Amino acid sequence: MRFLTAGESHGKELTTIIDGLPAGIPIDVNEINSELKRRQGGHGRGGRMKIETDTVEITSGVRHGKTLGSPITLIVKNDDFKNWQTVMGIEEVSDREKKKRRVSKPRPGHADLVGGIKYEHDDLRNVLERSSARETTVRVAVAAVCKRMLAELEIDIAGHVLEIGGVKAEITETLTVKEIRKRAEESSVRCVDSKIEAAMKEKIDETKKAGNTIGGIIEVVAENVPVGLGSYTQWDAKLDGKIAQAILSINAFKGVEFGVGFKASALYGSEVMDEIVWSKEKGYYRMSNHLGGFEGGMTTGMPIVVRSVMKPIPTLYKPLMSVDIDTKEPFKASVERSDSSAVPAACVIAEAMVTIELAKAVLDKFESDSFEQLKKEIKMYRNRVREF
Ligand code: EPS
Repeated sequence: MRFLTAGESHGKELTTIIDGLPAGIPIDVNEINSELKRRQGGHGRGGRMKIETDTVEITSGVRHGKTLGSPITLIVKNDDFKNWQTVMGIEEVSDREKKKRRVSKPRPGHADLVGGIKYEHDDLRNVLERSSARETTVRVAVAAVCKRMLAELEIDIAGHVLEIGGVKAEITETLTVKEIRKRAEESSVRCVDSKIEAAMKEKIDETKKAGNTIGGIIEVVAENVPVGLGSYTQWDAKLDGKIAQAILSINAFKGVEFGVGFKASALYGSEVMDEIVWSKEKGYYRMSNHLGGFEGGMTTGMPIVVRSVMKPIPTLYKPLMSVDIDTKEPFKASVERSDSSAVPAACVIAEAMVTIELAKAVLDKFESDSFEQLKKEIKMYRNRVREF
């Protein structure tokens, strides 16, 4: 399975084509829309989300509520486009028109300057329109379809926010994915620790007032993943590596770790490896899950636990020094509109990327033409590995 996305932040619409999903997966537009709504929310969002009500239109690959096995096209319209029709129009315009909303002042930390140099864009808007987190809308739509497929295979995934701007959740127990989902959904910052929610919100509000932005840490957990997705046999077949790449492809994400992650550097081997046991009901399992569900680039059957860090959004009200590409003069960058924190929204996106990679890995290993066959095959496989 693969997908591509297209679309500019203030262009007409965002599009994705998903290729390689089996035939027969139930599709419900409302389910996709509710995932899109999750991504739009969260404390710290700016003015743009008041303009958009993201809803999907399916224009191919689905008939009578089920996938056909042919490419699926999903479209999300940008409601803001009505305010940008000439600026983002397809037709040539006069030089005078071209100057309107032209960007010559690159923001530090955004793709503006390097993208402009690389593609020789005289107007940096040509870069920022595509290098905008708006693009992740349709990734979440793809993931909603994948999520439904994985749910039917009893694979459950949820994300939650561990930290925003240095304010940390305190989690003393191991939560199931169901519990994580329930608590994160109830929280405006997607934090399962309700005691810390107010402090996180306060931090976001303070930051906004100061014209600044903050990042955070997100954890995604997946349960009941079959043993042996991914492979040790080739560098690019390792599923933890693929998940890491997928997460780092999200705008502003700078790091990924699995299980104990970077803490492993200070631990003994005996504290990191997960001891193996077997029982008739459960088959093989581990006494702990320090490795976050992976050994040799393959899923162990234990929950996948992946954490990632998002840097603060580079679009700041508080100006930073930069250089105008026309005059080469220094200036202080300023903006009209920004999110002070998009960490809760980014949590939905990280969850989406893990979902997509897991769906791809399932379809790499098992039947990928007929969903009914896939379900049967996975059931048989789960029974077989218990007896290995
Ligand atoms: C973004 C800037 C803001 C964000 C946007 C990402 O948009 P605008 O420039 O229209 O104010 O709201 O995020 C989204 C639109 C979204 O859907 O998440 C940027 O520069 O990356």
